[in-house]
Amino acid sequence: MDTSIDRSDPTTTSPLDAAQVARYRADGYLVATSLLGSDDLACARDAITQITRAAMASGDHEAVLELEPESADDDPVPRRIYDPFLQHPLFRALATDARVLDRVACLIGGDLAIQHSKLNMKAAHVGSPVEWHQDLAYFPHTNDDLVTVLIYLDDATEENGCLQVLPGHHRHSFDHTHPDGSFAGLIVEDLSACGPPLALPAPAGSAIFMHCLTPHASLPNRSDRSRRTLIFEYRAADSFPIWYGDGVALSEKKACHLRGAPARIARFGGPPLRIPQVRTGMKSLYEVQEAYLRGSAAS
Ligand SMILES: O=C(O)CCC(=O)C(=O)O
Repeated sequence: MDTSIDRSDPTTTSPLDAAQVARYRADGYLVATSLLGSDDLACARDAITQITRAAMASGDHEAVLELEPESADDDPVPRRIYDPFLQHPLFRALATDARVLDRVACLIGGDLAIQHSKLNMKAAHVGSPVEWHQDLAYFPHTNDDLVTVLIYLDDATEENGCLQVLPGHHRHSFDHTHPDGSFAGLIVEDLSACGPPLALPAPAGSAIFMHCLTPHASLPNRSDRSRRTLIFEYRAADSFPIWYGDGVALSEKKACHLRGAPARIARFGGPPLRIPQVRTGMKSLYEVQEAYLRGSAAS
């Protein structure tokens, strides 16, 4: 897609001050509390209901969403909606909303694109964990000016599996390789020397702006409250995907230039990156990580 959508308001002042940008650069993340209001959240929850109902009724939900391995009272439970930016105008509006995009522009510059989007449902009682990983390990680019924006659609607490990060560890890439050489989808190195993980609880509507190399994870949700999180991955226009197989061409179909000038020259920067040897048939982070953990448990 090449539609240029710019919802910036040239009359507003910068939404992040120099101290906030410096903190992002030092820690690898920044939390903006209650960025979205209750109306936005109600519309987002409505859109989720529309998408999931239509998908489950279609008889072909796998094109739209992924289910939890566990059901709740014998009912299937969605764990991820794929590509919300492409699936619903409300998510397209949120991804291009100046409250989000102006902040992203402060972090990676004003020429930018969305690389992909997803919505993790983390349902009450059965919500899957996410193991420690760095996003850029999944989609290496010519430089590391990519920002993951995670917007909590429910109050996120330690009990319902809020995001956890390892602050300050976004300057090198960790190893995500299975002993057989394939992509494990999670960090296989010992992280104990990185210091304790930091949990990021925050009220619904809060957004976490996270560097693409910040190690992060979340616990399973065993509480009785869901923790839905809308995720947009943005990149500087001159950060180009590195080709490592046909999956890159597929994921580039989801990318869309949003603001400023498209780039014709790739900029190189950031730490050296391993090229993931992705096993065929793996559709999501959950499937890749679970396959690795099953293999590890068996060996
Ligand atoms: O939902 C979460 O806890 C983390 C999401 C994440 O890292 C991912 O889906 O790539």
